[in-house]
Amino acid sequence: MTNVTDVTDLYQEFGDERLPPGQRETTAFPVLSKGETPDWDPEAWTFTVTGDVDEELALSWQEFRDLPAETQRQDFHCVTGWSKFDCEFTGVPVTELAERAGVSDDACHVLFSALDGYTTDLPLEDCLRDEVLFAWAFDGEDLPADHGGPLRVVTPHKYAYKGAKWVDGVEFLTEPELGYWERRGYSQTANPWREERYS
Ligand SMILES: Nc1nc2c(c(=O)[nH]1)N[C@H]1C(S)=C(S)[C@@H](COP(=O)(O)O)O[C@H]1N2
Ligand SMILES: [Mo]
Repeated sequence: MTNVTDVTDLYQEFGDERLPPGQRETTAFPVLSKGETPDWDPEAWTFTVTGDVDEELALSWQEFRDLPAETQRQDFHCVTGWSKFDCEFTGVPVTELAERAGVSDDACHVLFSALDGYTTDLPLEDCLRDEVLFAWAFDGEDLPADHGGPLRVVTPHKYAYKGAKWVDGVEFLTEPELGYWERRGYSQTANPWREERYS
């Protein structure tokens, strides 16, 4: 059994309640996607780190899988009102890629891109946290395609729309850029304990 780091207590940073206000706990894992689950080709798949970095990166699926990985037990909060506790995600912390590329001092936001055209933006400091993972496994199995396989971002300190499924790139930015849901009125900061659902 791999080592599991439990980060389900991160809510203590924002208050006393593990379940954020206005959320209800579910044991199911609903699928929420703006459209169809995209196909991917392991031979052609390339993950890019671009923008305000010392060195842009392009990694093949194999190169990505060879990066140092970890497993974390995290909670998952969807802005539509459900929360799922104790999800075990395995993958590479965003900080690992940020270190390899070398983030410039003037970078302040991050934009994730995905195979279905989805994007989402996070302030840099909300992104460079140990709990933000590029995850390829859920509860010890390959991440199901509907849940973002081969690779997704998880953001247990934010509503889950900040975690791009089918992620294939991260761009470091010198100013914020609105992502798919942020352009449609959802919050830029998306803190579940402050109920930052809409902007
Ligand atoms: N690429 C992509 N990522 C996405 C979405 C999407 O439509 N496309 N939906 C977001 C939303 S609104 C939520 S709540 C979570 C849902 O993840 P799940 O389907 O695994 O529950 O993924 C987020 N990431
Ligand atoms: Mo969502």
